[in-house]
Amino acid sequence: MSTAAAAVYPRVSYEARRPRFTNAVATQLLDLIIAKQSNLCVSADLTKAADVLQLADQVGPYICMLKTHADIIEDFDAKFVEALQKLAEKHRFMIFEDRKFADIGNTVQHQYAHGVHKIADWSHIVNAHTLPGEGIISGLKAVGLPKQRALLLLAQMSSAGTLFTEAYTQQTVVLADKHPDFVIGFIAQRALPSPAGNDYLVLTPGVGLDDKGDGLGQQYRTPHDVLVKDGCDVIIVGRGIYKPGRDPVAEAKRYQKAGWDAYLASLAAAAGRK
Ligand code: S5P
Repeated sequence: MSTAAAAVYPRVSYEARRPRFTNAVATQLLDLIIAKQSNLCVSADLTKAADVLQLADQVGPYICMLKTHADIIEDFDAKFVEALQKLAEKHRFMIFEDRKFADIGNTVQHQYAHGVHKIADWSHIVNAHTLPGEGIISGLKAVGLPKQRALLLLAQMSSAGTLFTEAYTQQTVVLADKHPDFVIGFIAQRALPSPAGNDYLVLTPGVGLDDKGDGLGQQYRTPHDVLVKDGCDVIIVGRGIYKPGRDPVAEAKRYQKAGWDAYLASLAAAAGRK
C-alpha cells in the first residue's frame, strides 16, 4: 500500500464525518455503513422485477445500498416499488436509482417526479451529469429536497476512453459546493476534495475481485485499490456479485468483507500504523 496516496487522501472515519453532513440521507447512509460494517452497494442490473427483488432479499443483510436501473426492468410497476421498499426496511439499505439525468432543469424535474417511474417517490438517492450546468442540480433539488432525497454528481466514470477531463471533474466539485444541502457526493474513481471545505461521499463503480473488464469498456479495480489507494467511500459491485455461476450471497459477503477490510486498512494507514 502506498503511504504517499494515503497522505493525499487522509482517511477520516465514517463516524467522524457524519456531523459534517446536513442532508439526512447522507447521515442515514453513514449510520447504516457503520451499523452494518458494510460499504458495499450492489448494482442490481437485472431486467425482471422478481429477479431484482430476489437479489435484494439475498444480499440485503450485507449491503448499505442497492442500486437500480428502473428503465431496464420490463415489468416495473407500483407493486415492485412497494416490495423493494419493504426489503429496504427489512434489511436496512438505501435505494439508489442510477438514472444519470443529463437534461435541462425543467426536463429533469419531470423525469424525476413523473412518468412511469416516479423516481422521487421511492429512491433515496439519484445521480446526474453536470454537462448541462447548474440548472440540472437546481431542478432536481426543487423536487427532491422537500422529499428528503439526495443527489450524487457524476465526476468521473469507470469506462475506458471516457471523455471526462480533470477540469470537468473539478468544475463538478465546484457545482456541488453550491448545493451541499442536496449534493451528498460523487460517482468517481477517487476522493475529490472540495475547495469550499465540504465533505462528500465518493461512490465508486468498476469494482471487481475476479474480472478486469467486460469487453464493452468497463474496467474493474479491487476494493483495496479504490478505498486504500484512492480514498473512495462506497464500492459499487454488479456482475461481480450476480454474474451467472456466482453465488450472490457468498459474493456479497466476500465483497462486504473486502470493502470493510480495505476501509480499516485505510484508517490504519492514515493513523500512520502501516
Ligand atoms: O462510471 C460508472 C458509473 C456508473 S453509475 N461506471 C459504471 O459502471 N456505473 C454503473 O455501475 C453501471 O451503470 C452499472 O450499473 C454498474 C457497474 O456494474 P458492473 O456489473 O460492471 O459491476
